[in-house]
Amino acid sequence: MEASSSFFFVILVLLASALSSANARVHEHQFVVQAHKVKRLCKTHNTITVNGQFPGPTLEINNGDTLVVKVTNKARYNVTIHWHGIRQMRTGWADGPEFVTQCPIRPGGSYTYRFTIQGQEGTLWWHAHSSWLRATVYGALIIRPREGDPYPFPKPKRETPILLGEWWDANPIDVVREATRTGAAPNVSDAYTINGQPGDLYKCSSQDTTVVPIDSGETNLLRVINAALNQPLFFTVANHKLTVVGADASYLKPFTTNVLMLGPGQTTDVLITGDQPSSRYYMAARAYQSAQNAPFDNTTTTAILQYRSAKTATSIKTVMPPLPAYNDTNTVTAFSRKFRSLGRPEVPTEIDENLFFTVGLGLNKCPPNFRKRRCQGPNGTRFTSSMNNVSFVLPRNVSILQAHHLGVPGVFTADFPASPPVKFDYTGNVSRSLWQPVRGTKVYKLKYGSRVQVVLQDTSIFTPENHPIHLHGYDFYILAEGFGNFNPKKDTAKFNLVDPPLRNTVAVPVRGWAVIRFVADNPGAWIMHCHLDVHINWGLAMVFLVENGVGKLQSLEAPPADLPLC
Ligand SMILES: *[C@@H]1O[C@H](CO)[C@@H](O)[C@H](O)[C@H]1NC(C)=O
Ligand SMILES: *[C@@H]1O[C@H](CO)[C@@H](O)[C@H](O)[C@H]1NC(C)=O
Ligand SMILES: *[C@@H]1O[C@H](CO)[C@@H](O)[C@H](O)[C@H]1NC(C)=O
Ligand SMILES: *[C@@H]1O[C@H](CO)[C@@H](O)[C@H](O)[C@H]1NC(C)=O
Ligand SMILES: *[C@@H]1O[C@H](CO)[C@@H](O)[C@H](O)[C@H]1NC(C)=O
Ligand SMILES: *[C@@H]1O[C@H](CO)[C@@H](O)[C@H](O)[C@H]1NC(C)=O
Ligand SMILES: *[C@@H]1O[C@H](CO)[C@@H](O)[C@H](O)[C@H]1NC(C)=O
Ligand SMILES: *[C@@H]1O[C@H](CO)[C@@H](O)[C@H](O)[C@H]1NC(C)=O
Ligand SMILES: [Cu+2]
Repeated sequence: MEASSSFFFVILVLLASALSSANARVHEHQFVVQAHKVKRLCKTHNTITVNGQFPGPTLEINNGDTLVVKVTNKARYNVTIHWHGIRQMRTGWADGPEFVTQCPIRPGGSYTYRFTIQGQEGTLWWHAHSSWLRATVYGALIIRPREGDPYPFPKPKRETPILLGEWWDANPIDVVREATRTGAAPNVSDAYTINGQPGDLYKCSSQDTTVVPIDSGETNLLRVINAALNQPLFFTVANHKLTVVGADASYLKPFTTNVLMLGPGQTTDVLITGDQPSSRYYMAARAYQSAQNAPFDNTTTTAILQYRSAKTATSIKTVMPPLPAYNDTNTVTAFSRKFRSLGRPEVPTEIDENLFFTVGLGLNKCPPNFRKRRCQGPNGTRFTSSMNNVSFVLPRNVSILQAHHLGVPGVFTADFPASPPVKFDYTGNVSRSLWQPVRGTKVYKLKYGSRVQVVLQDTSIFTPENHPIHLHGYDFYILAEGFGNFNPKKDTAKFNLVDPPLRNTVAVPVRGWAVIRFVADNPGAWIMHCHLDVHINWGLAMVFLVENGVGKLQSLEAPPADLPLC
């Protein structure tokens, strides 16, 4: 570009941002993390909540707005809050994962998260990113178009967040601590929930079942969020078609379906129309369980879609929908293949970084200094998991972002492998000699602006499983998914470079693979991890360290003065 035209371009950009910031607002919120009595499944629990609400408060903003949330920790645990799916352009200090972008907010402490929404519209959510607190510390984050801008679909009459959750009839922190101590898999949950309520099929729950109103002829936008800790879920509504219009705060070409599958971390926006006889219909969710021979919570949560004119008719029987079998991978595949971006996405056609990461489980031999009761995994082992054979360990005395920013040595190493150190038949019968990964705090460095492709390859070590892989600080295009081992010769031809979906979490098919692309235009330390919390605990994570580019607008901001230190 010539000097004069680039000058003109800069003026245009400044003008555009001045115009768009004219009606952008700053929303200030107070989040108090505290124990609160919550009664579920006949028992009262001292549950960690935000502002005494479960689920926590819904944040509603417009694209371009700024959020300022002061989090005060009045609980007895360390806590941090993550704004799931928010890009956090240059504001990595506000991302939230403990020991990655900040040290935890300790009991009695506080921290103010500040960030601006840039070009994202749809449904996201917020949740704790410390131990298993997100079991109860979560809420919806709704981003509407800029004021005056329309949705790319007819404006719905109503909008309803549908938060799918997972409930333990115990303190979830005790559950994860027990698993860490024993090396076995943690206890499975006792219920799933819709907007915090298990629903009619559980003991002591029918009084409080969530009711979603609808009028005959009207359209309701359901903003479905899978906030469950460890379980991908099917979701359906009796007798009603669902028209999918967005996922992870990106619009999609609309398509209709009877059933959704969401991995933990994923969101899906669907339109539903009151076109059935005035009555009551169940919405229901239950497990999609791809791991074989592993125990899981096989219960079903329900809410009621209630036509307003049917409200007083107590005699009506609520209609129950069919749900796919727990292992119905064909339904999952058919659903995910329908996803196409709306509009013209800017998919990188060339790549600078060609990465191949295996994702999967493992078993560690019992360390010699451990007693038997600490090795209660299969045949006296301890469960583990890894990416490219590295089981991720969080630092303890400083966050990765602080260590990077201040140049503190010895906190991490920048040698996360670009491809598996050993090539093997990833989805075949894997030799036992390959099952034990190495522990490490390893990051992969990316130059500012580099175009990155990652093949995420499931392994069948211990068991293959559908892993919801979530990247912080970015949305990525999902170019292709498939089963077996990724084959670059054959599978590259299947890449969708025209209208691939843009997401922040990809459900990597069980015994299969997914290919994602993004441009590294957001400097910082960004964790990529499985969103099944049980797998994060075992180490299924890594960190991309994205370097600053040139000048202020391509560089990480300075850390806030109140950033918690360790
Ligand atoms: C896990 O389940 C076992 C068996 O039901 C039970 O004895 C144990 O107390 C549970 N652990 C926690 C932390 O709830
Ligand atoms: C799950 O529960 C359903 C009934 O709700 C039952 O038909 C099915 O056999 C159960 N499956 C497993 C694997 O426990
Ligand atoms: C699903 O599980 C049932 C038993 O619970 C089994 O009969 C069936 O073959 C399984 N289907 C698949 C696709 O694995
Ligand atoms: C545990 O040991 C039994 C008996 O040797 C074997 O059949 C089984 O495959 C082992 N399981 C695992 C996960 O290693
Ligand atoms: C943090 O621990 C590492 C070793 O684990 C050490 O090298 C480093 O100096 C420590 N950093 C601080 C700030 O104490
Ligand atoms: C997997 O390989 C092991 C030897 O490495 C063998 O003992 C076992 O029978 C094989 N299992 C299957 C299902 O092929
Ligand atoms: C992972 O590394 C350990 C230690 O070097 C090795 O024993 C194991 O075979 C490796 N596994 C894979 C899948 O690379
Ligand atoms: C809480 O965070 C501090 C660092 O800020 C850390 O030293 C401590 O171990 C953490 N506590 C727990 C229970 O993780
Ligand atoms: Cu996983």
